[in-house]
Amino acid sequence: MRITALAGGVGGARFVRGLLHELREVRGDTDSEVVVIGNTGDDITLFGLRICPDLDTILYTLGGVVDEGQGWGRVGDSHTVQQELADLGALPQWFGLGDRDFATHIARSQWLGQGQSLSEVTTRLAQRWRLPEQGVRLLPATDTPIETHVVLDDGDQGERAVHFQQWWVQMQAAVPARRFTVAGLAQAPPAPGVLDALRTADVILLPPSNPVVSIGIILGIPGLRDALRGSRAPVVGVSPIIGGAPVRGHADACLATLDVEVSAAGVAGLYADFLDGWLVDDADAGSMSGTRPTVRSLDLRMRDVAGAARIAGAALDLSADLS
Ligand code: GDP
Ligand code: FO1
Ligand code: CA
Repeated sequence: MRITALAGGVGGARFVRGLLHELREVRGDTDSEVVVIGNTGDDITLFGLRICPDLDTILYTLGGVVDEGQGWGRVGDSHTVQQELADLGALPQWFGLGDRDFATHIARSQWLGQGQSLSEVTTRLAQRWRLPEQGVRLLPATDTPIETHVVLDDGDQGERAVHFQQWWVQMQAAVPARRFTVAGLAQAPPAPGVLDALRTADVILLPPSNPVVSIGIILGIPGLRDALRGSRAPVVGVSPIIGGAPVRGHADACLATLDVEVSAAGVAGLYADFLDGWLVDDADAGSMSGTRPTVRSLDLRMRDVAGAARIAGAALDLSADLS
């Protein structure tokens, strides 16, 4: 079976790790291939280094080296470089970067600087974390640099835009966003293999990733949304919203900016033109109306790998029923 998933950072990574556990350990399926199309809108250049938080979160999670507590970065990392940068007065300091994580950004920046594409660089990093051995290909949604910016109300000054990471990490998304704009998006073709992975998939999965700044950005890549609409495979998603609130992060602030209700139904509405199946939490059972998508409810909290595997299994079961 060919499985293609669109993914942001922590929610996407934990879901894909569960999916692999479900396939390989629970079902004994060693053949199925998983292609993950990762969000690059969060990417940022700091200290001259290109940082791809969502791709790295997937790499570290599948590599078994992620800091589980925070969900991103390397477990047990030290912060010598960051401290030295602080002592130098080099800014910004609001983005926490560990030493081992720094090495990833240095290698990526070096390889990009030598003319390799982000896809090629990501493949090299994926080899380091043994993704091919797990039957996973991680593709950036696009090789063209894109960056999500957040437009804020600036009082008498009108409005100003900040990088998504500044809004999310430094401002904790507490400042209302007027809108999101993605620099470079209209001229960012899908990376090699992305449209193919959607066209040839037997199943397309939407993990419980942020519907606006993770999945929403990927869907904005020219041709992506049409590929989902036209796909022969069932598209099955998992709600990142449980009982009217995100499980973690600030998806509620993102949805508010789009005037979309913070609910499983609100998120499904954003995918209405291509979504065939939708998994909601038991708390939200009965909250969806209409005949499409087909809805099933279960405990959607990914407390551990086995829990995420159970959810991924339910998504596969639903897609099989829809095929
Ligand atoms: P980010 O890039 O690190 O923000 O990660 P993603 O975009 O992949 O996912 C973020 C979303 O995952 C948030 O909106 C959370 O509500 C959702 N999420 C995180 N953990 C869980 C979980 O255990 N269950 C469900 N259903 N959603 C989750
Ligand atoms: N998230 C934070 O909330 N604070 C940080 O200091 C931070 C640093 C960081 C460094 C590398 C990396 O790959 C991710 C990092 N994240 C951090 C997570 C991440 O940038 C955001 O949570 C997501 O991109 C939001 O979707
Ligand atoms: Ca992210």
